[in-house]
Amino acid sequence: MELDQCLEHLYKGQLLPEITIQALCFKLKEMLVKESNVIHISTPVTVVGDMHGQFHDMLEMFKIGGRIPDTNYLFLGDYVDRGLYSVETITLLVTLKLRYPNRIHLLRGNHESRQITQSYGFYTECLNKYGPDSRVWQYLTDMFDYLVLCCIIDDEIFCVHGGLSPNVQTIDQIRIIDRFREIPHDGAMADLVWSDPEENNGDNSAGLVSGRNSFDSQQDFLLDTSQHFQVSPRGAGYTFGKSVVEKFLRMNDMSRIYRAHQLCNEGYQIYFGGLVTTVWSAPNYCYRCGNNASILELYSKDDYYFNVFGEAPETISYLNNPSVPAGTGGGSSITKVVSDYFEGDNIAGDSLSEIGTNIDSNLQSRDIDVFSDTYQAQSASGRRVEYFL
Ligand SMILES: [Mn+2]
Repeated sequence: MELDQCLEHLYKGQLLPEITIQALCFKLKEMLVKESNVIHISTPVTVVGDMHGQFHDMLEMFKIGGRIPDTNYLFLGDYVDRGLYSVETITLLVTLKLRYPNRIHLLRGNHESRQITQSYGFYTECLNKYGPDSRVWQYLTDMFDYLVLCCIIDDEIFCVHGGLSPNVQTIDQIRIIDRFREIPHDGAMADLVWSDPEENNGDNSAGLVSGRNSFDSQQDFLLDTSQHFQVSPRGAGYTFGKSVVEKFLRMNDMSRIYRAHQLCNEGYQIYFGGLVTTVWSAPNYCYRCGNNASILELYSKDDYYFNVFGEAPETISYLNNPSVPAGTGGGSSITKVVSDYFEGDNIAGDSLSEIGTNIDSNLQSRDIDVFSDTYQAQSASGRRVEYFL
């Protein structure tokens, strides 16, 4: 099948034959194996955060932000899991990358992993849509090993899925990582896709205002989370503070960092006076979080716009009208699919859990319904909770 023919099917939400997916993955690996771990691109470009299988929202996003190749895109990872259309989402992105290699760039997220996709939906979705003997999941997860880790825009804007690593001081140290593998549990590659910024709680602001490094005592220094990498409550990666970011940017002659990886109620969140920004592009995450999404339109390094959007009308109509077939879902109602899908989804108990990142750690128990309104409200408002002090 020609690429344009594939795109025609994919834009309609149709699945491609297994053999076509195998060929697409092979071709993309051939293309990506030549890429450095850190790719360089230029503005104008639109930066996209987590999509998590929310295919209809991705189509809505292309309506709002412009289609490829009319608009250049940088995706920050987490294409699969959680949503019900991970296969459609990732195969469209793969095909677009092959068709327009210079118009779209795809970074690896922590969900582009064999281990994580077996727990969060993508593995099951592949088997449900292609049958128990299909190898679609293998083809796609093998291809994930080739995705690049970071991107630098206009030689000064650093983009990554998660964040910084105590094992990475310079960009060159990222370039020498052997990335063609499953995401490891720890080390630089894991940290780049798992880490999160952590805003200082303000207790030590006096010390910072009166002069960096002028701490009254060693204890004050140790208490100031901005100075350090801290163990992440996710069970992988680290949290990092403002001083860590300033040092990294200074050492590498970069001006700021764009990353994804954390749900933001408004679609984006700015940290450390703009040195780090989270872009989140999955509206009404998991069809129940009620959040906005955004894409970041970068026209030049100092001219940018957060294009905020909500849930796609198609998704809303599926959710509200159980009699409407779920596009590729074979006629079953999405409402039922959603409830079946999340039943027994023991997210809070997972060792590399995404949920619980932004909430008080004593709420992280298997008894909590992580999709309840109360939980989500706490999650969104508790972004600056201290974890280890
Ligand atoms: Mn993530």
